[in-house]
Order: sequence, then structure tokens, then C-alpha cells
Amino acid sequence: MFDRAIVRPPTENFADGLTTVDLGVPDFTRALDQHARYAEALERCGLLVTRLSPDPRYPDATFVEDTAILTSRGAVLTRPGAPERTGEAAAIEPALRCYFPGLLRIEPPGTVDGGDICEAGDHFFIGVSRRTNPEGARQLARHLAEFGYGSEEVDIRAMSEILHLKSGIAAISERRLALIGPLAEHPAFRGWDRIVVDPAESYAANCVRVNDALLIAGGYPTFEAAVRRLDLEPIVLDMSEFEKMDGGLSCLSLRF
Ligand code: CIR
Repeated sequence: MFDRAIVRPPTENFADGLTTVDLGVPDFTRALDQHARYAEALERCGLLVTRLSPDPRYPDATFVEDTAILTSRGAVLTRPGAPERTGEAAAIEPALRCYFPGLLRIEPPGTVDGGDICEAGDHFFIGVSRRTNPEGARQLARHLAEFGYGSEEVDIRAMSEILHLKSGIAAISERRLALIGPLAEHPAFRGWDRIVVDPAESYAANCVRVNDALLIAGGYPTFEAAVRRLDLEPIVLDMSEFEKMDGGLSCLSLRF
């Protein structure tokens, strides 16, 4: 169960951020509106939402998830792997210290993006990616072990279709994962119940369980129907402008 979330609305230069997809330039006004709907959805799930100021120094800073790993037993400030984004961790640190005074951190040369870290019950999957390097993954695993959590690495460096591990997987309940086909056969996920997302809807795999609800991206009817069959109540959100910048639902908040 989550009580709180931290979000940061996009800045006017949001379109200057990093992207690997070719979906066009995001419309700033629409992005602001979609972000507002997203924050309201978190409030509907019962969360107290802190809205940080937009930060024009970092066009990608709206993707706050990448800057920290927050758990009920402690928190770790990350060191985002894209050089353009490294400073985002220091920028969010004061906001996190209010809630996590004992905040641990990833030290150089380690890099970790929060989007690579998938919490599933008491277990964490740590994606090793173009952003999270093996050293960062090892540091994070040690910190999580100090908190009493198990973890394992999932190397996605050969999967060009996803930027972060959570671009392709989400824990939607204690025992069930939603994931894309290329991840479904990975040994780390053996033994889990799963929804394998239709290849035409792979963006939908980045959904977010928030208390009793599941936030899902709009425009993916097969996935939405699968969620409804599980008796999970989806909250459907338009994410078009964030998708253009490689962002998904999980990236837009830190939940704790
Ligand atoms: C980036 O490339 O870093 C941003 N444009 C997108 C980050 C998305 N974050 C996430 O999936 N956790």
C-alpha cells in the first residue's frame, strides 16, 4: 500500500529530453494536461501527492522515478545513467530527505535508473541496461539486502526494444507480472503468474499498481480487457506525449 507520491510536471523544454523513438515532437500543453490527469489519478487512489517545481535544467526531470528507489524499509538515491540526467538525483534529494533521512546512494562509477528496478513483493528485479551498469546493480543489490530484500539481475542489454526493464514488465499483484514476450521466457520470471502483452501493445506493459487500482495507458484494448478479466479496476490514462519521449506511467512518479 502506498500513502504518498512525488511528481514533477514537465518543463517547457520537455521536448529537448532524450528519446529513442520516432513518434514526433511532444506537445507541451498536452503533456501538462496528461501529467495533471496522472497526478489526479494517484490522488484518487488515496495518495498524498507532492508536486515539485518543473526543472528546466533537466528536460527529462518529469521522469522522477529514475532518481530513487523507495521502499518501506529504506531508500536509495540513484545515479542516473545518461550523463544529461545525472544531476537530477541531487535536484530531488532535498525532497526525499524529508521522508527518508537515512537515504543511501549509488556511488560512481555505478549508475542506476529507477526505471530498471521492478519491485515484486519482497523481491526486486534489477535490470542491467544501457542506463544501469553492473556496478550500480551490485551496489543496489547490497543496499536492498541491508533492508532485508532479495534481488536478482536481469540483463536487458541485448533487448533493443526496451530502454529500461520496466519498459517491458510490471508487477501487477503479489504473484502476477505483466510482461512483453521477449522477457516472458527469462528464467528470473519462471514461477510467476503472468500476462504476456500482445506484441502490438508492448507499451502497455509499463503499468502501475497503486493500492487497489492499476494505472494503464490508454489505447491498448487487448491488455485492458485482460486486466478487467482479473477483476483489477484499471484507471486508463492518455500517455501519448510521454511515450514520444520514451516515458511510461511508472516513470512519472515516486510512490511510497
Ligand atoms: C530518458 O531517456 O531518460 C527519458 N526520456 C525517459 C525516461 C523514462 N523513464 C523510465 O522509464 N523510468
